[in-house]
Amino acid sequence: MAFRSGFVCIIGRPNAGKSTLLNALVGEKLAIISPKPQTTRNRILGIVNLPGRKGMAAAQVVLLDTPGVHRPDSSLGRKMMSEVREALDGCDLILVMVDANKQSEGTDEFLLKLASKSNTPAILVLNKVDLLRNRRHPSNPASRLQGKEKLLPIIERYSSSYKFAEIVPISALKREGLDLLLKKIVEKIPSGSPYFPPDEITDQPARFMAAEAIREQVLQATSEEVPYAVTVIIEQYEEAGKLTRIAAVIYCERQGQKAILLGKNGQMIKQMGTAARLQLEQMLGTKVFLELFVKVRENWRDSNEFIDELDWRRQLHQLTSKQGLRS
Ligand SMILES: Nc1nc2c(ncn2[C@@H]2O[C@H](COP(=O)(O)OP(=O)(O)OP(=O)(O)O)[C@@H](O)[C@H]2O)c(=O)[nH]1
Ligand SMILES: [Mg+2]
Repeated sequence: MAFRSGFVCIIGRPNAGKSTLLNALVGEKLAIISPKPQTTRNRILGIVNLPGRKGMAAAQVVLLDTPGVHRPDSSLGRKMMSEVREALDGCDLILVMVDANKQSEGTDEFLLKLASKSNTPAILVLNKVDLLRNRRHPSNPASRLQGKEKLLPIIERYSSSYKFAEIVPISALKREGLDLLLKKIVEKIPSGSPYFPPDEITDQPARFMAAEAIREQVLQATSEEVPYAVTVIIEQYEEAGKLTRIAAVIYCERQGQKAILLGKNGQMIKQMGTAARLQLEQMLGTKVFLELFVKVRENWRDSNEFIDELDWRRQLHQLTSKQGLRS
């Protein structure tokens, strides 16, 4: 069978489990996850190389995780939606992911419109099927059967609303149904040579992943408005043998949020810093010296200029052109 390769874009509402699926398929944590909606803010590329097996061609699947589709009410929201559109542009296959436990007509309709506009085949991925089962005995056969029975009307509803190429129920969290999903993906992407070398799993620089790892700690440690009002910029990133020195600024929008992020006697920032450092050490395989600062930048979510600065693709371009000037 000829080698296959293609770009596969995952779209869905906030919190559907898109990033969990990306990480599960790539086998590495490329995207941060949180129970709060609107966690992902950029498109995130992850590469899966698959050896051929009986009935399935060898393939390279280039996945694009995207921010959750929502009605934007800020420049940040509009930027997130433009990331979704850019990811959809020119991809070979779309995975429309929905939480099987939560269907909302309005957003679903909008998602299906996005898929149909791009004129690309789409697989419906019904996620979180583990939650359809009896919570107390999720693994026993009766409970699995109950889960399947609940799925049937959901599948019927979606198949009558859109012409999906396939409908695949999964649990991204429990890694159920992923082999079948990959098989269906490989069947639907074109024949062609790989886009990336076999040892590459993403195009994200470690510097950006470090900023995200810090933001993930903020998402975990804070609530209400704070997680949404926070962004992280790496100011210093230096690799020196077995040590990486990182200095990062956590930006928020108001003094009150800054006070929360610092915590009483600086306890909160200290705790987030320790958790982020441990995570970064694991991710980078070096010791990490991490310095965190908190700054207020009022209403940054509505500043196009600042939002442009946050774009790592743009940051990378600026860093490389500066280095070019120096050499
Ligand atoms: N029970 C269950 N929970 C899941 C599953 N997949 C994801 N989750 C949880 O759902 C929440 C959201 O997961 P994410 O992967 O961050 O969702 P997302 O679609 O990327 O969200 P945004 O980036 O905000 O658009 C997290 O708490 C996950 O642990 C699943 O299959 N089953
Ligand atoms: Mg996400």
